[in-house]
Amino acid sequence: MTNKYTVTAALPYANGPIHLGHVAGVYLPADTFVRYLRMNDADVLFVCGSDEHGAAITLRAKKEAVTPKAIVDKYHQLIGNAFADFGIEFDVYDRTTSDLHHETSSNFFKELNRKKRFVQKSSEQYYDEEFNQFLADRYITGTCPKCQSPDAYGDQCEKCGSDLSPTDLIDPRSTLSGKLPVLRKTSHWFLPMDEHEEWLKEWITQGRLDGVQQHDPKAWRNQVTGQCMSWIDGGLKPRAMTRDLDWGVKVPLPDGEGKVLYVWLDAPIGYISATKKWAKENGRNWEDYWLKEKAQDRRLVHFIGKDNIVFHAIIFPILLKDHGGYILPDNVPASEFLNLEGDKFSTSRNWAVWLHEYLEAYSDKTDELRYVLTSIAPESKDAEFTWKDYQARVNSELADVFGNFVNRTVVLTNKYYNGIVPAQGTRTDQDKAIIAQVCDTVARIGDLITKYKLREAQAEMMRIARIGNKYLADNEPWKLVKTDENRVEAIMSVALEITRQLSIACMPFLPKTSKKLQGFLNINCEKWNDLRANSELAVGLKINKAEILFKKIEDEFVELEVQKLKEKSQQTSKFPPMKELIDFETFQKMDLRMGKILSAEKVKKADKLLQLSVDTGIDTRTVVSGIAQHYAPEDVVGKTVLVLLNLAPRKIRGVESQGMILMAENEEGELSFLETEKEFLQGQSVS
Ligand code: B3M
Ligand code: ZN
Repeated sequence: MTNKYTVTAALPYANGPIHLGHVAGVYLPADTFVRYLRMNDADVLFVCGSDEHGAAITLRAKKEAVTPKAIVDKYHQLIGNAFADFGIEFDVYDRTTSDLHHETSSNFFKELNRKKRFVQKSSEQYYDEEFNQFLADRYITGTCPKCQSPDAYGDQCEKCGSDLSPTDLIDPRSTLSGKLPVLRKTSHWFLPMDEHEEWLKEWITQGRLDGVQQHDPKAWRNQVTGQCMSWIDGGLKPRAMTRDLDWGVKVPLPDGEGKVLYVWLDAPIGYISATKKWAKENGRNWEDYWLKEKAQDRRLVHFIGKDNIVFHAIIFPILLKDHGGYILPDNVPASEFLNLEGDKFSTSRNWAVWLHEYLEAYSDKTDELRYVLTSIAPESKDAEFTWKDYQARVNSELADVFGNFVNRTVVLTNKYYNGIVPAQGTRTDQDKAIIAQVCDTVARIGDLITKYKLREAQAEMMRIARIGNKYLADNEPWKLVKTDENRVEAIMSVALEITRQLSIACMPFLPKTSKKLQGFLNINCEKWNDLRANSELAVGLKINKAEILFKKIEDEFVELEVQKLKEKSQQTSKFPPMKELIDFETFQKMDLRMGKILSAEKVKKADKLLQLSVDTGIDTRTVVSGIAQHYAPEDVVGKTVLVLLNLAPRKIRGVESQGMILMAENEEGELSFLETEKEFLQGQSVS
């Protein structure tokens, strides 16, 4: 069995913080898996980074009136810090706006194009005439033709996971203007996915490629294989691998002007460019982690959420195979979704527990969160996080079972032997059976982890603590200590061995607790092999005093967190968050004045726009304003209104607009001019 792994975790979009659903489904299982591999001296590279292209980012930038770069810089840092503070130990956390990534993905695209693996063709694409932009992916939304979800996107329906094209959507709407888009001709480079159905089917269902066994298909989660096969059986369609956008990796071809790589083409290549970055910084060869000729005995594993399955188990493997020379994924352990307090996690409604906020409030409770999230991990079906359940698991499992057992063992060893590990004494058959049962449990933990069954593996780890608790309760050394010292020595040496085993077996799941517990025992065992039964604590070793490992969670804690959640979600539905701070110099650059509307007319073929002629005091100029659905032209003539004079001119539906009329908008979307309570004439400045 190989001991070489390249493990990736889905690159989070750098357009917002990550929440516990992301952690439970992707990053925590990946980290637990890698920690176990490292304990077994595996040659493992753990790769992640920020996914910084794509519509989600440019839409947020538009909404906050900042640049996409400002958005990704902010969230790349926030997310990277949260992962580090939570103890997710990536070898590299990179970002797809890096030059190395742009170079890597451009070259990847050029090679595919050189090998004629794309079909370049013109097609009708949806276009938003108000924003002068083609609409793809998250720029367009509509009803999913497969499950009728009203919020499907142009490339995917997040509800049923279907991969879609914008023209599949029923009642498509632009997410920029909210309007029905028109169709316009454009050309793109298409990946003919339909040509790959045969080999994909064999690779996914048999684990074979060109007749050679690649991986164990039975090791894949049913929902992953199932979703892939439903796509393949439904007929894979050619998919555009470029977009008419200006934010992303530029198409590196002469006729690619104004086009970028589809974000789901460049993002997975981010795993490779991140590896290159790491290899450069560590004097290693990136090819050892990705190229067949050097990595054929290495396992590539992608930890993802279920909405990313098609991209990691179908599209990226096609790209890797088409490019040639790359290993293909050995497994794609995709998780289902985690819900929160009876509802879906929602960024827009702020119905989420953000990882960075949890860490700000409870930096000393990272293992508690690891334990609870692994206990409810949505490995094969959706799961639910509630603060009540968090309290119950911390109190009745971590504190009352794990904490109670190790505390009694360490306290009694200090009490009876002044902390000196006693001789083993004469162990009974029951003692030996208990130790054997713990060894079997440890073996099961390892087996379950390598099968990506981390939830069950953690439950087996807790079984060790339960065995220890029961052993002490059954043998009651505190009663025998006055009458049968030899027996108590044997009991305590068994209890110490169980505690030692637990301190190692819990390491992948509860890394901080493992360190603390090994501190109590005055040992430092970081290898899974240290679990061998014949490496018990040395007789005569002086152990340390115990501390409380897990403080109990009070009801007030739960009430506070549930209240916080409700308040935050109410806040968000009213007003958007404040934009980025600007300094006074930036504000002074704005030239705001009163202006008088001299005439007004509707802009042809645009039901939202009025073309205004405005006397600004220094000139008369044309301003196009999106108020046609709120005011008739004749109602605005003669009004003295607030104008932003020095806004760069721009063409809107063929009319050059020189400035902007400032309006207020209420929750119902009604508009109002900003007029002065005194008679102010045009030209008067505003500051
Ligand atoms: N940025 C995560 C998402 O769909 C997406 C993963 C990319 S992994 C290459 O939320
Ligand atoms: Zn759907």
